[in-house]
Amino acid sequence: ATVHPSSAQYKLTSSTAIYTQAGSADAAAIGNQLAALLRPSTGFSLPVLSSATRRNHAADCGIALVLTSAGNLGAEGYLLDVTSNGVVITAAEPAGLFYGVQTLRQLLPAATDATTHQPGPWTVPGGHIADQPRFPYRGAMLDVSRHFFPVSVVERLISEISLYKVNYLHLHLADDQGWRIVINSWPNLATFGGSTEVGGGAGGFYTQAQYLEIVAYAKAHFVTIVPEIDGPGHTNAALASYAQLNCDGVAPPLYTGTDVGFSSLCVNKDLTYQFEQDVMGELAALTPGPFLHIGGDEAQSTSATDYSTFEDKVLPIVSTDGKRAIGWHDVTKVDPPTSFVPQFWGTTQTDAPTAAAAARGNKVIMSPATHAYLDMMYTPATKLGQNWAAYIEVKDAYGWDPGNYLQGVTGSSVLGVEGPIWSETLLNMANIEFMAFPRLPALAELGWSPESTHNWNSFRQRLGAQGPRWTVQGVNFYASPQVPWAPGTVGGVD
Ligand code: TNX
Repeated sequence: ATVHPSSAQYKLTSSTAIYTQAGSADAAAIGNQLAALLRPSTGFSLPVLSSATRRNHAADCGIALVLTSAGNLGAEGYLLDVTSNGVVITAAEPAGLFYGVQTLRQLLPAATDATTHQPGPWTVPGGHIADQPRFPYRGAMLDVSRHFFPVSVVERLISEISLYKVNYLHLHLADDQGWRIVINSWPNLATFGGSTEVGGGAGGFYTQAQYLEIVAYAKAHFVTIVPEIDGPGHTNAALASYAQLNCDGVAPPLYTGTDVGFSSLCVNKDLTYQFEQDVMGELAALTPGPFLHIGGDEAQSTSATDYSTFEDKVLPIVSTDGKRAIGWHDVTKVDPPTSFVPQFWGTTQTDAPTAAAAARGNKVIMSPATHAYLDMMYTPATKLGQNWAAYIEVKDAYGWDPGNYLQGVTGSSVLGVEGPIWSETLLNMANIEFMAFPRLPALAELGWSPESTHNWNSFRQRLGAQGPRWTVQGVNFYASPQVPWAPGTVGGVD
């Protein structure tokens, strides 16, 4: 939000220590994370000590992570001060310390992210930063249904996005092509419904223990998991797993293509709502975050009346489970309660039902497919992704204002932004990274920094400085010709 550089610089040395707020286990955990990251590359021991032992007048005061209720830093804000004898990060909450540490990482040389010993020097430019986010929701979405990705891929994505202060990961856990989470009361969903994917591969699913592992890994990176079970459309995997969920009692075959809009749950069967209660209930119990995502998009095989009937029954199930529902903006057609969060994915800048919901008080997540869809191709010459909404180069991903984009949905109605990574064409981590980088950092800046700071020319410089970091981290990214990549950048491949 604000940065005042100075001519000073701080240099990490073999005697540098990390001091964390006395008595705070959260601050200590964040300090330990930073130390673990810096030790292999710097070769320094970087002990993590209580702030009570820090001496401010020493030549090397180290790196301090301080929690204080003074100041208006907000739940995620922080101050970062770098002088020639130390670094101080101050925040009201652990989240702010974590984000201050992410900024510090960006100020350190890219080589700090290497996993082997590097020569240094390890300098941090001096100055003062006061920072807090514009929007509370800064998200990415991974579609694990069209292609299944193991826990290791999800965790690597979480660690990559948290460097840019992205704080939600929405997992698209069920679609026509696959059901990816064990539901104990409906076991065939995972074992049969999860047994394939687009192209006919083996698919897969997360056990509940694996899902909890993802949730815990995310929490350590200040990322909240938002699980989605889509309905009434995008449900072929469920319908194939249980014949009795179908209106005609006949299970369709598993599906490995990429069409949308052909499946629907049977809206007038009581069993459909038993199913929704069981699934949402188990997911709610596994999910500490406040949100459950109910899908609701592209229900082209459900009549308008049936669609309303369905959503009017599913929305209260989510509230009964103690969660707040997010759904694709299609759900605004049924006039959902104001607690409901529509996620706008349209290709135009007007949508009357979403604007009406915002006027009633619903908060909106902005994911316009023409700017925020990370599965769209960059240009006609890049290979991965689709192009039904747009080609989205880096400048297009950055060049819109979430608070002044959709007619009738201004800043105060916006909960935040999310970049969906649909996976029809994406097979592995390298493919996911190529689509997310560098567009997700562009979206992250729109979600975090005040509108007044947005500037393409300065952004592309700052983005270019991330190139060597991704190269060191082994992140496969699109080296867009729009960006002046810093020396040491080696672009990726699609
Ligand atoms: C539309 S946008 C979908 C997804 C596809 C995506 C591919 C939306 C809410 N649904 O089912 O995966 O396009 O770009």
